[in-house]
Amino acid sequence: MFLERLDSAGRGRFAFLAYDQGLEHGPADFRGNPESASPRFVLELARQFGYTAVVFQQGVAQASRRLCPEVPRLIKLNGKASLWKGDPYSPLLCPVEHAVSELDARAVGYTLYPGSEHEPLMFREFAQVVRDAGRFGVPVVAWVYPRGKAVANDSAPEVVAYAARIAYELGADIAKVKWPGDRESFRWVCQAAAETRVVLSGGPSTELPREFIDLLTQVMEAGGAGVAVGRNVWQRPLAEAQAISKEIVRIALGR
Ligand code: FBP
Repeated sequence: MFLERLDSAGRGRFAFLAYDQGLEHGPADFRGNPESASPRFVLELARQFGYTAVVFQQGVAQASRRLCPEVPRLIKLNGKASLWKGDPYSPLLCPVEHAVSELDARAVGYTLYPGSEHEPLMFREFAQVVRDAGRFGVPVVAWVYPRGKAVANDSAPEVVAYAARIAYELGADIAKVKWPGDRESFRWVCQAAAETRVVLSGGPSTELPREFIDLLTQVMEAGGAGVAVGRNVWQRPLAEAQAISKEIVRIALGR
């Protein structure tokens, strides 16, 4: 519901620039390209190339709203650091109401870790997020990453398809999932998600930008709705980040 807030033309295609890794992974992700530690780097790319929205935790969203208010924001409502190594739980940190009324969110996002021993808690929180988002009129993007002791292979096609289906069953508008290994498997993942649109989760930077672009091309051929990508963009120096952004937006949004 409410996808027109992200996609006024109703084409069902999205290119999100993910920038929550400072919390999820830590500042090591910025070391290769120190400029990327400031949100100015991604805000400028988003403004220049027309990404659908940039993904921020609430603190960075506040700063970004001051720095570049015109760039659309997708607020990540839950989050965690990477220091804890047990089965993951990512608590709700920012209510939908705050994301919409104080941070001017175009959409909200929440990471689910199906298979974690904390799955019931996250499912309950997410179900409430979906209901709140309905009241406030914003679309919901679910990061769905099966993970924990019970999950042997989080990129097996049946596991990724299950992830996409969970997003649909729980009411997400868009599911963000890992690459299941090949185009036909991604097609199955999209079918499993029924009306929930499926976008690719970027992953670690590929050595050559072309490798990532080829992957995104396969995603779109398989019925994917686009991408939510971070490191593959902003871990590259500015000129390369601009070049890959141009391609990503062209392929994902069909521009
Ligand atoms: P990348 O494109 O950099 O992989 O970002 C996508 C993303 O989902 C981020 O939003 C999030 O911070 C990170 O990946 C989580 O990655 P991990 O698989 O390590 O939990």
